[in-house]
Amino acid sequence: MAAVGDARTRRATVREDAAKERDANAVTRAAITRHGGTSALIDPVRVDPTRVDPTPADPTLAGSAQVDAALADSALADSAQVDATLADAVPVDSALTDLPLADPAFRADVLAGLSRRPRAIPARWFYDRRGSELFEDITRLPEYYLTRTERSILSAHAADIASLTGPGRAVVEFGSGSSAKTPLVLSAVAPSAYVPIDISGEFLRDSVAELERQFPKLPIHPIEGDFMHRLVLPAALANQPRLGFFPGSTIGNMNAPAAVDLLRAMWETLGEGSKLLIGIDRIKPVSVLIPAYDDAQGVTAEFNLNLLHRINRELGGTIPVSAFRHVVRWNDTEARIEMHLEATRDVSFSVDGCPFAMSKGKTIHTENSYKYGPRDARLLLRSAGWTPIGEWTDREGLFGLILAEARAVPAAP
Ligand code: SAH
Ligand code: AVI
Repeated sequence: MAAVGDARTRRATVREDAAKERDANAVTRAAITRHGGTSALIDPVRVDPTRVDPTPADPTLAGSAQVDAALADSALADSAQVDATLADAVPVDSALTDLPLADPAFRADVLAGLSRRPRAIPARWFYDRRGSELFEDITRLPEYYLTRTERSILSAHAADIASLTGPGRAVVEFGSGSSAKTPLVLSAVAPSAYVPIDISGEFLRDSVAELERQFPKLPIHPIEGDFMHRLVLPAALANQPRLGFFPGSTIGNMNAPAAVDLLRAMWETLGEGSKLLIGIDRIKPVSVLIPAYDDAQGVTAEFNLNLLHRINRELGGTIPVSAFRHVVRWNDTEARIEMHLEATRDVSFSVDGCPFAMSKGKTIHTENSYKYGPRDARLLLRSAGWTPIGEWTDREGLFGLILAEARAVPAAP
């Protein structure tokens, strides 16, 4: 009897939670609709019309969501009519206009990501200044084997890499961050120029200042931007051969279609005959992977939770951050580490004037980190027109560093 009673109570609670979420989400949908759907949420001046938005519901670094598509996909689509009365109750106009500094793409991704089911926000939004600093702290953690392993591979094989690339190339680094590994490459390959590309602007400028001190004669052309967009390289590089550098297994933060799209875009940006040096993390026992993303000091948890602080700071959010916890899972089917933020109690909050509710135990999916076997990694590169010409790993085979060449794809036999 008790069990039946419990089950009934649980069902009733679930229904109530769902109703609460529907109410909050109906208001959000109304607010978005009142402002003309997606276009009202994206400042036409600042949004790149060439951007291609990959499939939603995956927190890839690439994924910039389409608000309308996401809403249509989500449970919200069930609340057929937009309730104008509810919409009027929300001070949307002031909320939207009082936040002049918010990146419209960030706002659109967050609103769409919190509206869809499962909830998911693209991982690239981790990297405000604080997020970049926290990532640097992560790279020094004993559990986070990736950075020190890749660095040791680069040091051990710099001469081989240099002999395969040849001197005089412009080095174009995607997601350069602190550029901490870059001196190893620049010192080895005698570059003609260096182009670091990163979305985290302030951090990029600091890193460039440091590199200029180390390489005073090297022309450096930083680009603050999203590497998923079409990028125009500085005119000074017009006739220089190029070497792309994409370390850190940042490619692992994208699902396979987004990764192939990005690698193809790099091929186009860098051009035929270019080389690409890319770091890709390998599949390994879960006993090593989980601690790398759930460290004892809680730095990765802070990195994950900083996304909620950023939403509160930049989008006028009222998210009770202490009601969320960092959760890490290994998804064996997809061969990826997943990071989530789980509500530890029922919560309701607003972002940019739009109300949201989450029941205890529900999560926001914030990052995927795909891991590849050596053959899978090479196939990924080939799928985008990059032919591997060199490959190095560490003694334990934890991490792979691949040098590939942009070749014209030959006709199939
Ligand atoms: N390359 C460094 C940093 C890796 S962290 C290393 O190997 O340690 C990932 C970096 O990519 C961060 O600096 C982040 O700001 C940047 N980044 C993430 N998504 C991006 C995007 N879509 N466009 C440009 N930079 C991006
Ligand atoms: C940047 N990227 C490759 C890191 C990773 O390992 O997926 C980001 C990160 N997330 C948690 N820890 C580190």
